[in-house]
Amino acid sequence: MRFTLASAALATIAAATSASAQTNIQVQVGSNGLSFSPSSVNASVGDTVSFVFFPKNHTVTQSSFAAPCQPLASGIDSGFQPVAAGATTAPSFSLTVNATTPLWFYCRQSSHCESGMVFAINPTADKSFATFQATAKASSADGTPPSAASSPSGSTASSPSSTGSGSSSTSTSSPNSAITTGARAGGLLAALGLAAGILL
Ligand SMILES: *[C@@H]1O[C@H](CO)[C@@H](O)[C@H](O)[C@H]1NC(C)=O
Ligand SMILES: *[C@@H]1O[C@H](CO)[C@@H](O)[C@H](O)[C@H]1NC(C)=O
Ligand SMILES: *[C@@H]1O[C@H](CO)[C@@H](O)[C@H](O)[C@H]1NC(C)=O
Ligand SMILES: [Cu+2]
Repeated sequence: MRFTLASAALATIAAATSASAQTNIQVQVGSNGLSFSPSSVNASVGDTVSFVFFPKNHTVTQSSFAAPCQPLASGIDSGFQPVAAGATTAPSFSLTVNATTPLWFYCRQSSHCESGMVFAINPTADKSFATFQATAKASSADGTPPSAASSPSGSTASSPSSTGSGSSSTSTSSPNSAITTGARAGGLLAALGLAAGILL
């Protein structure tokens, strides 16, 4: 009896913890060549994904699975985030995940997407990060996906407004007041410290 009650209490605590946990997932943009690190993440509804920009001049831009290197209409876009080599501060951009459906992103700096600079949230076995990145690398310089590998995107593209929201460190007003965690420019060391803290 005592054991049963204790187990029930622990189960309740575990359920409450998992239901309320809101993780901030850190992603580095361009810290390791033309790539996102990590290149894909699993996120739960309510989680935030924070992108920290490293030198060069990258973006985080939402696309579709079928056309990795083309912007999704009304999708999330950080805009260009130029960072000089040797800079001591880094801009950041964050978005809130509010659906478990896959979300697809790329960097729209010239030729970066075609080099494979893409990122995914909640890819699936069917729509894998590997396939998404392969499609990106096979895209034309203007971002057109290879016709053989593409399928009509209209039926599969989800409405960005229903899958996430973003905020930028560079915008002065947020297009969506529902955002709870905004991005702001911060010290690179502070941002990395936060990442380390979360890992701990
Ligand atoms: C995400 O979840 C899938 C399926 O559960 C798993 O195979 C994959 O390794 C996970 N990816 C990461 C980055 O945790
Ligand atoms: C960043 O890249 C964009 C697009 O190529 C360009 O228009 C912009 O001038 C660049 N910014 C800097 C500071 O280099
Ligand atoms: C997702 O986020 C957007 C913007 O914050 C919001 O309008 C929408 O209602 C959210 N959707 C869900 C399912 O929570
Ligand atoms: Cu880039």
